[in-house]
Amino acid sequence: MGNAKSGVVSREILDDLKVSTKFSEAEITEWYENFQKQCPSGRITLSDFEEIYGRFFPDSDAKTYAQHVFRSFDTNDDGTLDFKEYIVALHMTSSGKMALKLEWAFSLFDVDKNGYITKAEVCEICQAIFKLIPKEKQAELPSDENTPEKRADKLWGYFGKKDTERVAEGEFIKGVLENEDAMRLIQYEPKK
Ligand SMILES: [Ca+2]
Ligand SMILES: [Ca+2]
Repeated sequence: MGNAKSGVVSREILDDLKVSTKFSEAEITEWYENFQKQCPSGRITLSDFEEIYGRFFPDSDAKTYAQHVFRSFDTNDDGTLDFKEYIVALHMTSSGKMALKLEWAFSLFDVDKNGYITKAEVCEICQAIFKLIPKEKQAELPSDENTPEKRADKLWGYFGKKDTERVAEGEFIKGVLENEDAMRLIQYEPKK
């Protein structure tokens, strides 16, 4: 507010985003204006984010999942999302390109950001995804998917690794692309 720079995206960010996302300058500028309106501080906090997810999942507990998604978007680990992180997030999650979506999914599962996914990390994200599923829908799940632990075991099985081994990004993407059930288990999309 009152900041002369607040209405415009800086040239540096614009050029950077054009390269990293392939969005047009006009698109980025428009999103920037919206972003400024919704978020005058220029930063999205974790609690903003939890609130947004809460609205998308009114019948379940989206808080843990929102925290993981937030962490995957907060690439500089400063505890907020700035415009650049927000646009990159939008780009990865809304892209028609499956490879890009799966790159993002990998970063969601790589809780400690060390470039590998462990079974414990798969369990952690499966817990968060499970909480997104409303109670009455949980009751309808097949018997090998009706707990977070079973879902984690099933998903882990598609990567062909021992419980003590770890999965690299390429292995993760391959495992998910080759198995429809793995693709389904790494996310939860409420059916209308
Ligand atoms: Ca950040
Ligand atoms: Ca990791």
